[in-house]
Amino acid sequence: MKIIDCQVFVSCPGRNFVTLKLTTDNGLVGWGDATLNGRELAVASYLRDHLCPLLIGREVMNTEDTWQYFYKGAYWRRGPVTMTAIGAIDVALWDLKGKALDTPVYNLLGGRSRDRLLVYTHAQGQDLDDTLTAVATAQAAGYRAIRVQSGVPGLGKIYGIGSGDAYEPVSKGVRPEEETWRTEPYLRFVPELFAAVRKEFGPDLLLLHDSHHRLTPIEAARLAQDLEPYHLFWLEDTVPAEHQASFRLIREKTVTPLAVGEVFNTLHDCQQLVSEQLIDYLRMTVSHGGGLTPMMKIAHFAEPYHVKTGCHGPSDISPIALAACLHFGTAVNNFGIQEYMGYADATEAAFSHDYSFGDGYLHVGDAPGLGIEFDEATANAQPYAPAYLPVNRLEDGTMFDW
Ligand code: KDG
Ligand code: MG
Repeated sequence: MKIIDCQVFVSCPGRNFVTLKLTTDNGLVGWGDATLNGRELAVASYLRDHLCPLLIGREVMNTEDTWQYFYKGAYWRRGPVTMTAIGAIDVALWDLKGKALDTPVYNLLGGRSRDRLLVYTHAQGQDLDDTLTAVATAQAAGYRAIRVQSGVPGLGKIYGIGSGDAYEPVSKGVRPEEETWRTEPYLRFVPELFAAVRKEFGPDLLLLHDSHHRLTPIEAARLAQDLEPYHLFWLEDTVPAEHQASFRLIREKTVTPLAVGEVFNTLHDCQQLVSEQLIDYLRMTVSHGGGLTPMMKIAHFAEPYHVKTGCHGPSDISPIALAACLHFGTAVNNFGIQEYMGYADATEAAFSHDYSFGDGYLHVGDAPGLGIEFDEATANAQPYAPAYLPVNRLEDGTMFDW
């Protein structure tokens, strides 16, 4: 079974997505997600101009060899653009393998390790009261694990606080919006926020928080200590993720569980974090981590170090990528939790899927392959429009982490 056609769609059903379609000589179609928020066209070009021509004529079943061919064969390894492009191909090939063998992808990855996947969703508000209402709404919708983000008194618009249901922010247009940040009010407010959430919702609700790479190691240690009484499920992305040794300092100072890795693309980004047991959850996601082929290896590597998966699953990766995460999470033993924000109606209309949400869990379906189809006509009627994540500066104008 060989690839005879490779097409890349850049469209905006609800938000910008890059979707890969592979067609085989026996008429099967496989789907991959190549979306990299704010850098969509770079991945589309990498696929169209460099990888698709080399894919024509390749054997679908040889996922390991094809992955190595694109990873090693480029000479220029790693990086989000490269790894997202390779990831889209790898996921589409696994989708095809499942369809050809008439079985869900998780069966090809080791079979079911669980019946359903625990998910966390987002609750956010402009202030504390608003945020408590958002947590109550998420709990009423059935979620058992909730990421809580709130506006901070004294600060303007900050990460995690948006409008609309399927929030993950973009500034429409050719330039990103700019936000302004001060760390001290944030560090003072977040423990107050979680004290209020625990008081209102009791001990059972699983609570998460994302600092979005804005702290120094010593600030992260302070926040993690101050949050200890509220028993978070995890504290995410405290410090910029590049310097793995930073986590030693944080880890020594706290028992708050730590998660990081949504910006990672390979095992090399997290090898030290995992092997020194500096984190509890690895946030690398299937589409940005080069696909199912490397992610299975990474999960198996992390398992003996007690590091669990916690795949990034915002609304800016498409339902194809989410489906890939669900098949991965169904198969590996050390699954931890899956992020799930839901999608805008326009996104749901373009991607049909057989996974479903119920009772705090996502349930993966039994359709062959990933169980997902992309409606090209619906999606392509909504053309790509440039959109960017915001950027962030300190009050004196210094460029800072967003
Ligand atoms: O595109 C970037 C977003 O996906 C990111 O800001 C979301 O931090 C995020 C999360 O945890 O979902
Ligand atoms: Mg995050």
